[in-house]
Amino acid sequence: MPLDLSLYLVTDAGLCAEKTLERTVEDAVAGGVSIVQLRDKQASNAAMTEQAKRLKSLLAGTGVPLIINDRLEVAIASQADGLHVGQSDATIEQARQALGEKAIIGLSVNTLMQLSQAPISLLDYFGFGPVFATPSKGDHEPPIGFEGLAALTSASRLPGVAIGGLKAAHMRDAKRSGAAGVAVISAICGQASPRESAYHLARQWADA
Ligand code: TZP
Ligand code: MG
Repeated sequence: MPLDLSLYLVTDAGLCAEKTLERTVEDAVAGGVSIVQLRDKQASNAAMTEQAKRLKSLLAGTGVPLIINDRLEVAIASQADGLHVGQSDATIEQARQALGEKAIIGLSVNTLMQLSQAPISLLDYFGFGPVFATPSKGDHEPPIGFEGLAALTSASRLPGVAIGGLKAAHMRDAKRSGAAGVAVISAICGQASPRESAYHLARQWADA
């Protein structure tokens, strides 16, 4: 199946309010999320692996891939569909070797320099951002805006998903900046209805 990055949910259990992460993901997928990344900076590898396995069985049959943030060990142990790494994370060579050719591997990129240094033959997509400053990631890189996003997408030979402070009203600008999709945490996690929020975002993206 071709990689559909159009609406990329990055999870944050702390932002899911009263709902469980499973419930949020299930609702978000029903609303139109095309890919899910399990991101948890606090959990142990064992706890994150258990969470990943629960999400994987919940996503079975939906066609929505499960990507693990940062932790190659968790991606291997949970047999997830892929791994997303930041500039300072696990080496991509090691990840590709361990996960195999069919795995989906993504890399966060903030600058044209980082883009030029990326090992594109080992990667499937980039995460470009943050587009805007966001409280969802404490230590984020400087915001790039839609201009920075456009510069990255036009220099990139791989699809790039835009991330950072993005809401439904930004779908048009993100698409016009050449993004293959939009990744969000708070525009879905922690919303009263993750399903309706995802549906609205997916519609805005499709109509943009
Ligand atoms: N990487 C760059 S910004 C960000 C991550 C994980 C957080 C995005 O969260 P939100 O709530 O969609 O701004
Ligand atoms: Mg990281």
